[in-house]
Amino acid sequence: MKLSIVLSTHPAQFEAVAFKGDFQKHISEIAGLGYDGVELAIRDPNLVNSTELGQMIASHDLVVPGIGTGQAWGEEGLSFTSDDPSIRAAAIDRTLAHISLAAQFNAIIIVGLLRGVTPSGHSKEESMAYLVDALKVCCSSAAEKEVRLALEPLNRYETDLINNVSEGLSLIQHVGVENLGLLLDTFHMNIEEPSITDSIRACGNRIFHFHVADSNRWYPGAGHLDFIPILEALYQAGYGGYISGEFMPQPDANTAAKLGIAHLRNLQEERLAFHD
Ligand code: LER
Ligand code: MN
Repeated sequence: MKLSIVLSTHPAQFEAVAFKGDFQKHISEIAGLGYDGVELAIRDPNLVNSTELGQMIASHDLVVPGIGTGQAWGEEGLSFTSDDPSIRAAAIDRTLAHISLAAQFNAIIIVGLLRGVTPSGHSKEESMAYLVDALKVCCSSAAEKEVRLALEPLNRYETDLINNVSEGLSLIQHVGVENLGLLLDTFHMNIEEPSITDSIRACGNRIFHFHVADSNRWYPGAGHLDFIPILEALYQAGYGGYISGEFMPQPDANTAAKLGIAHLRNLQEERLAFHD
């Protein structure tokens, strides 16, 4: 079981990220806690020096399994489904820049909040058409660089577009490309899926990335989710990627990261089936 945790390269408003800013310090803390990887949340790849970033990460023997793009929505309002064509174009351009960075790290591109929400006065059908168009453009550029995109079903309080696995799988079928899959997040799944484990198994090899947080979006072990059947279902689905902690810095970032990894590693020891 390979574990990573989300680290935002810059301060950001999004709450469920334990580590933000102060990159060098956090990278060394994350490595010290025993994580194998660090998922980077980056608002704009032009804000980072990718060579320095790569060296810092490699010097701690960490890998970058995924790059999160949601801050472009959270901080700047960019989205694939805006009613303003220049904003839709900017969201696509931003994603193309992320794809170039992802190629350097062999990382997956995460499409979460960047898909946006249906603007008032517009229809969901219109938004879905924009979303499909944007994903086709981005996936085509990503395929040239052998990068994969993972669309994340998000709960209904965050968007009206793709709330669950079933909608995610239909969209993937509609876009019809091999390098588009899903990112499943236990926090969202706990709200939206009829059965978290059945939904994981239904995705099979379309699970490209996996986020863990407990029911309260604190670290695994701090809420009422039972991670044993969840990890078992991932194993049954043949998932060999990273399990990435995306949770609140509660009671503080270090404690959350430490208790989260301890909980998951304990479960792994209890059930040898989770071994790679
Ligand atoms: C991001 O991975 C996520 O889970 C969302 O709630 C916000 O993008
Ligand atoms: Mn997530």
